[in-house]
Amino acid sequence: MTNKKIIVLSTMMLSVALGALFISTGFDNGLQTVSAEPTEKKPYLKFFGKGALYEPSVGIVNVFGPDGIFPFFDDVFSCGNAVECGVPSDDAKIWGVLNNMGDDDSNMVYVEYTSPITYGDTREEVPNQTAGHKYRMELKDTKWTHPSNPIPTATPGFLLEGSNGVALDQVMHGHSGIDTGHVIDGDANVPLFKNKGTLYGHSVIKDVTDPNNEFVVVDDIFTHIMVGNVIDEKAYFQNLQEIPISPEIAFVFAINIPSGVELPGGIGPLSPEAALSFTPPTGDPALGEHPPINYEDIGVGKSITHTTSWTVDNPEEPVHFTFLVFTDVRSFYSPNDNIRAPQ
Ligand SMILES: [Cu+2]
Repeated sequence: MTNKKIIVLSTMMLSVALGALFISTGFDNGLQTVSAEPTEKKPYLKFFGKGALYEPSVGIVNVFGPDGIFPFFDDVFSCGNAVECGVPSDDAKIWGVLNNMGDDDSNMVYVEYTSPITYGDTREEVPNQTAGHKYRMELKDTKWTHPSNPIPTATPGFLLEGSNGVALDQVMHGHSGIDTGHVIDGDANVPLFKNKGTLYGHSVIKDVTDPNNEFVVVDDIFTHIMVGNVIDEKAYFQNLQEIPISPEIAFVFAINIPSGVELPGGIGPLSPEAALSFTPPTGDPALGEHPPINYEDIGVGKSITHTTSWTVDNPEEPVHFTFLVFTDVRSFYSPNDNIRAPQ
């Protein structure tokens, strides 16, 4: 056993001991004291990851793929429709802290990666992604829409009012119909995922290849991040157990599909409706359905549709698609929001 493991284990034992302390001292209002962990005593979720796959598409949300909006997927990616099609970005890093009911300032996420591909907006002279260049993404806000969105879709039902775009302990995807869940022949295109934390908001992406000459390549870009595990979907719907069947993972999406602009593959200009038709794809059952539950049986008169189209159309900014999958991730709850980049 390594030293690190011993430290993790003893930290776990310490938190178990602290948990027991809260239970034993909380006799006058025990339930509240116990349920205060971790949301009140430890309101922050911190996460860190190193090494990612730079992905060509999101399942059938096919952006770089054969019928997608970029033409060059087969130059770099071996395929265009699955997580295995990604190209390793070994120096990629993610570090962040989320606060469920916090304002924009208490949520911070940083992502660094090296791009394996070159592309740019037809309106700009310099590509906003250049193969071999290093980029840093910084979260700016946790709002669902941006003032530049021609079609500001409704905030989805699974995001609590007042939480901005952040949710901790959130199950999504798979057959749940939350966020996106396109089911073909009984198989969901994205597996059921238990988020320790998820967020929607906007970021700025800078070219940081030369530390003395960092510059913004895309701003106010729609951002979606998920940190957690793929869980066993059958077990979840059989007995509501959340059984991880993957290591801890972080997914990072930064997407801008501007309407009214000719896109690099000669596609477009897209209407604002068409620009939103990839995320989730038009016809995705998630856009009209809800988790597979008989709501009447549990006394809920009217279920809500949980998912709305992601607001990925900012015509002011260049076309952009970054999807990174981090598979070496650690996360934990904390009483403070201090974070440092992983070394
Ligand atoms: Cu998601």
